[in-house]
Amino acid sequence: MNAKPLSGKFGIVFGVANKRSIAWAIAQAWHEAGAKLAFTYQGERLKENVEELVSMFGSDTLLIPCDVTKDEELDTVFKKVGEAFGKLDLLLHSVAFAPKEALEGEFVNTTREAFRLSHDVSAYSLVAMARRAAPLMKDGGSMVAMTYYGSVKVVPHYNVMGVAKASLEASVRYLAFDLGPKKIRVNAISAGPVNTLAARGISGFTQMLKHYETNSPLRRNVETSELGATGVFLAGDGATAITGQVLYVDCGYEIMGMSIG
Ligand code: NAD
Ligand code: 0WE
Repeated sequence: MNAKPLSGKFGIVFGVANKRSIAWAIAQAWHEAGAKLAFTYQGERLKENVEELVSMFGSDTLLIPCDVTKDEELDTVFKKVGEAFGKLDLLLHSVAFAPKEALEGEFVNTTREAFRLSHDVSAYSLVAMARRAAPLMKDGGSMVAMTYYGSVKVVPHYNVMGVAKASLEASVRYLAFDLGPKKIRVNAISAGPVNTLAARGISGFTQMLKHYETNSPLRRNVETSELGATGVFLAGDGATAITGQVLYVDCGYEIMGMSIG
């Protein structure tokens, strides 16, 4: 019996910016479960940060720059991963962006360019990754994307990100259908709010954490280690019949129809 549920598996992680990133929590959990990982980072600005974090895993970890809006960069990433690993089992999509102005005013004022860019970075990129990853997933595989409840209900100021997350979640379902015959599963984790770089600077975020603490059935916020554990579950043999799903990891907040405080 091998104690590590992901030993012998190879994975690629998109979306580590710093130690608070959800991608970092899931990567750590995948690593502890025995997976060997490659990482991408958005650009030079984040290189040193990610290099330092990833060095914890030893010197043989792959680290490749990738702006997910660039087809050429995605091509290079999967070419290098194919050369280094020979195959792939796991993929984490933990990438999102909308211009700051689009998350401040009213959704009705979303510009064509803000709409286009949000959907390109936050939703289309999963399709672009999946198409390149699938040929490397020779023994099947598991793809996991991060999403948020603002895709199905209006969360004030989440705006165009909510629309992009709806597109991401629908993409998860269509990819699950296409890739199912290859034994590749595609799922999303819908996380409750987490104080990351992407959440910082969003006005009212502290109140949002407080709101979840007061109103979720478990009366607390989700911890990143819990997102890591869900990531291991979805990647592993406990989830081999689960595909196309959005799994809420939000201390139960999503089931509520009325707030209590
Ligand atoms: P984060 O800032 O740590 O991660 C976001 C990542 O997206 C960063 O690593 C950034 O470099 C990357 N990124 C943005 N544009 C990119 C581009 N063009 N090319 C490549 N990478 C790009 O924040 P996070 O909160 O860990 O976010 C990760 C995911 O989790 C996102 O999809 C986010 O929507 C989702 N999520 C976050 C929360 C939350 O409350 N923090 C809740 C639910 C879901
Ligand atoms: O997906 C997210 C945030 C993603 C995000 C964050 C930023 C901030 C900096 C995307 N683009 C940007 N662009 C920037 O310039 N979350 C789930 C966290 C989040 O963001 C919110 C939320 C929640 C929750 C924004 C408004 C309301 C709620």
